[in-house]
Amino acid sequence: MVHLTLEGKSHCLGFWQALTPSFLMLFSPCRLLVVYPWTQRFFESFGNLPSADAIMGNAKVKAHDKKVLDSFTKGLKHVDHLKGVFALLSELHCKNLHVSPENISLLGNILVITLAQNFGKEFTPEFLAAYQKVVAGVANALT
Ligand code: HEG
Repeated sequence: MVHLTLEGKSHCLGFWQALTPSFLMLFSPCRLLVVYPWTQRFFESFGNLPSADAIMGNAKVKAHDKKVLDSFTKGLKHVDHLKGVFALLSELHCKNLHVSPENISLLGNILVITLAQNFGKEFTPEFLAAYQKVVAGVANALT
């Protein structure tokens, strides 16, 4: 269960929504496949992914990234109801795809770290703590 103050919640959502979609894509989840190559095995149907450039430029990876980012937006909007919001996705990731909770947490951390590196000033310790809670809540709801 994610416990955040009303202020913390709207701060997270506001910051996230202020990022343009193209900007968000720059910090996209596909970095997971670059940084932790073993996660590539889940995406065999996406074709050959021999290098970081190939991964970042792959159209199927990009389409998947967009879905993941949209899910995050949904999660940030419904922080208190993550289990319900992610019930179907949870089924897909656990039962069908067998994606482990560890991999989901890795993805959440990658997003937070890449954002934090690029928005030093906005990323106060309080904000990071609130954001990390949201990510943990999404990971928890997905597993
Ligand atoms: Mg997952 C599909 C969201 C982590 C592997 N993921 C999807 C879809 C969404 C989504 C919205 C599309 C579902 C659909 O089309 O019905 N994924 C999502 C989130 C997070 C996450 C929000 C983490 C917070 N996914 C994740 C991780 C892996 C993974 C860590 C593997 C390491 N996802 C995965 C695969 C698919 C999806 C293999 C199916 C892709 C396809 O065949 O199109």
